[in-house]
Amino acid sequence: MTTKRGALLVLEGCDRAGKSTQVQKLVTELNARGISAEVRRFPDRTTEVGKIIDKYLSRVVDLPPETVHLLFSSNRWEKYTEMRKTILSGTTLVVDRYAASGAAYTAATTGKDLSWCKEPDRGLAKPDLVALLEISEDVQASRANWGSERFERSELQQKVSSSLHQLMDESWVTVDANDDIDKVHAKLLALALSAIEMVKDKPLGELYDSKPL
Ligand code: DGP
Repeated sequence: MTTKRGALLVLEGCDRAGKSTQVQKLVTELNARGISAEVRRFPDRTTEVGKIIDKYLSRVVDLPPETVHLLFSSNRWEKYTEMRKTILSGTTLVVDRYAASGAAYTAATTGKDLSWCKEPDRGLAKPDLVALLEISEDVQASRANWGSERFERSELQQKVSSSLHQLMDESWVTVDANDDIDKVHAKLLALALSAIEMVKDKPLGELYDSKPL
């Protein structure tokens, strides 16, 4: 019997939408159900590129926005081979931010068009499901440590949200993340279980076209 592949599941959304909590809860629940699943997150601040990104986000260094854009993308490429191998070997990855954040944050901070912003991520593994966690401005501002990092400003976050909406395709769903943690988790779990089942015999796609790898 051939190995069924895992799914590439991505949680996107503005800052403080609860993505990290939900990613962790989802993987714990999938594992409890006997499904092999692991967390990944971007930016991955542990890699060499990630360390520069971390300094940029915490305002230790300043860099031109184009450079920052390529650093974030290259951070995802650093993980490409390992992620693809893991998925094809049967493990589902639940990812806290991915290419859509890359395009949306740069579009929002620079005004560059989305096609320019998407280009460096072309060829990365395509998510089977992107769940867009949406929160109100009030809920966002009330969450712990709001405003401590570079992009945490309400007017910028609104632009990010609008760019994320423009990136939606048939693999995306929106989830109301103003609800309590357990309700959001239940919705995400249902979506994840159905995506895992649906894609297990399908090839892993490629961003930003649908050519199978
Ligand atoms: P997080 O660790 O998820 O809180 O993300 C840190 C910040 O970096 C957050 O404000 C969103 C932003 N961000 C995440 N991914 C990207 C990206 O690929 N490009 C840009 N420009 N910003 C990103």
